[in-house]
Amino acid sequence: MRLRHTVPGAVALTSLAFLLIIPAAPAAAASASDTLRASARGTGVRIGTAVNTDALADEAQYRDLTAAEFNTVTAENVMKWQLTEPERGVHDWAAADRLIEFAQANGQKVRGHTLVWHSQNPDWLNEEDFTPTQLRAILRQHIFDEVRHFKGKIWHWDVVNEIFEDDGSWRDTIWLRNLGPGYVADAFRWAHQADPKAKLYVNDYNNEGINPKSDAYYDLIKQLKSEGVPVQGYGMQGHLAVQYGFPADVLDNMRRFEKLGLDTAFTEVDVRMLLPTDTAKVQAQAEGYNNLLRACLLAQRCVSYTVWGFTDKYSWVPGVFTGEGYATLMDENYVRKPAYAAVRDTLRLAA
Ligand code: 9MR
Repeated sequence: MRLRHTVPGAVALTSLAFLLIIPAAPAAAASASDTLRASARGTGVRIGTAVNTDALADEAQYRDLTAAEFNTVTAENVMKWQLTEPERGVHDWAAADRLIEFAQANGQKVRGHTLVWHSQNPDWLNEEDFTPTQLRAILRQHIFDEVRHFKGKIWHWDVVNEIFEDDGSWRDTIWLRNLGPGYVADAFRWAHQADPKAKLYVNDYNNEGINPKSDAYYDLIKQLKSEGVPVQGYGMQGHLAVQYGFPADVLDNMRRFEKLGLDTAFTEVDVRMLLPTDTAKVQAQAEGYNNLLRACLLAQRCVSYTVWGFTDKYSWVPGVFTGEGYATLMDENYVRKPAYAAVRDTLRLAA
């Protein structure tokens, strides 16, 4: 059930009983129950993070926290086409395979990110002058190669990423220019053929509230659904910034997609700010994280809430937005921020 309150007495009794029965492990038990992952149990919402696979390989603390805090993971980069097929016809799945092994060992589901995008495509794709017919065959092959390679191991695929501009017009990409908007239906059909059990998502930023971009998704998905195209999920990245304020009508927006028969998910949440930080900004950040989480818990079909990295140590934000940062739930030393406590406490209330 969503946002159901727990009985405080029952919680206290359970933890007390645990200490009495297994006296040798109270410290581990206390810290394990204090995680986001433990707090999400019973909410119907999985809690996830994007994973930097270099940090996962190199750093024990990063690895331990990824396992302890989350029950779904997304490859931050290593499932993108540029990395999986650096030379035409030569695939490198190694880093992504290691992430999947890690996830399986830790009982985590994997969100696949992402099949069709305008960014992080292989150089060979951009450099050669392919005809539209060739490009369609290349895209089809890419989707079949990748989805088949991971078949049975992926919970959600972000099939198309960032296909609209903020004003609701189609983004001008290699796919739109050469194939027209029909590439979206093709991509979903091919992905579904390659792995019928994976749930197939659209994914974008600035599409959380009701606005021209989410309207464009609504119209497109309605049409795709009427044509029997297997689009099954609406992904909202959730890249927010305290200085811009937060979208107000997120839940209403999610409900209209759920009425079309889609699941919904927050896929890349972070809340950046102009540096230096201060108490007001840090508090506002906690509200930003919490607003999206509450919408997810109140919606009928919101299945996951994924943050785009959980420590500022590896956040993409400072490299892209000069003078901004502090966007994740933990600082560079893995110290939990008020946003972490807000997310955890909201999950606990909903469990
Ligand atoms: O976090 C990712 C960063 O490491 C990459 O350099 C970047 C390349 O474009 O992509 C970042 O992740 C993006 C995600 O794949 C799609 N939505 C926006 C994310 C932040 O840019």
